[in-house]
Amino acid sequence: MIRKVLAVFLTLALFEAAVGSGCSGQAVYQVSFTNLLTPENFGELIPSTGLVFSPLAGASHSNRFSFFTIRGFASPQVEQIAETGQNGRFVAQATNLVPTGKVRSVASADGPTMPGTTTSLLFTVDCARPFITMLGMVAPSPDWIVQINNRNMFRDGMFISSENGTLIAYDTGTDDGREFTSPVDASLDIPTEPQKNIAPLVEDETDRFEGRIIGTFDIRKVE
Ligand SMILES: *[C@@H]1O[C@H](CO)[C@@H](O)[C@H](O)[C@H]1NC(C)=O
Ligand SMILES: [Ca+2]
Repeated sequence: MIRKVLAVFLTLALFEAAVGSGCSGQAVYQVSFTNLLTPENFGELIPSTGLVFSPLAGASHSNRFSFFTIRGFASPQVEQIAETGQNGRFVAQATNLVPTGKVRSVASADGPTMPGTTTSLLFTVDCARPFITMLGMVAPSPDWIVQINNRNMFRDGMFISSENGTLIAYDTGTDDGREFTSPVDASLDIPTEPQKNIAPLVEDETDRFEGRIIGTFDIRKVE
């Protein structure tokens, strides 16, 4: 009974949010990240095999939930991605938020985005949940990620048709390492104590990418 009342209440709340913004319907977006971390692009700056993006994961969500923000602390879910490349905790968190109405859809890639290649995920958005967040680890690395976060697909009264841009590396603020070593051995971890904010890696004077673009993103409305 309580569940039912809650469901009706949630539905009404979503309806009101939709009506209030002059928004209706839904849209499906294909979100692609291209990995530019090839030896051709980065030469001696990176290992000779290039670097990968760990299996990308993301979700569409409401403005009442943020998986992370730049200058905020990483959650355990984001920390897991940033340090291990595994997105299980993030996907579980996002999936668990679907029944609350805060998350509309969740997607994750089957494998890593190899140097010079592109991975695309699909997200359904609607008026109450028009935001998209997607991220992956730069691997191997201590705790560096590529990401788009809290990106609104509903602007100026409509679902946008497409958008693109560049990706730089962000330091997730949970590990002090500075090398491209794989943390298979936990003794190599250098936990950042106290935890720092998520910030552009270029703000660290030891930025291995020298502030350069390490990827691009492309968002396209496909339905
Ligand atoms: C964005 O799209 C335009 C038009 O297709 C293209 O010329 C530009 O290179 C793209 N930018 C990025 C960062 O991919
Ligand atoms: Ca760090």
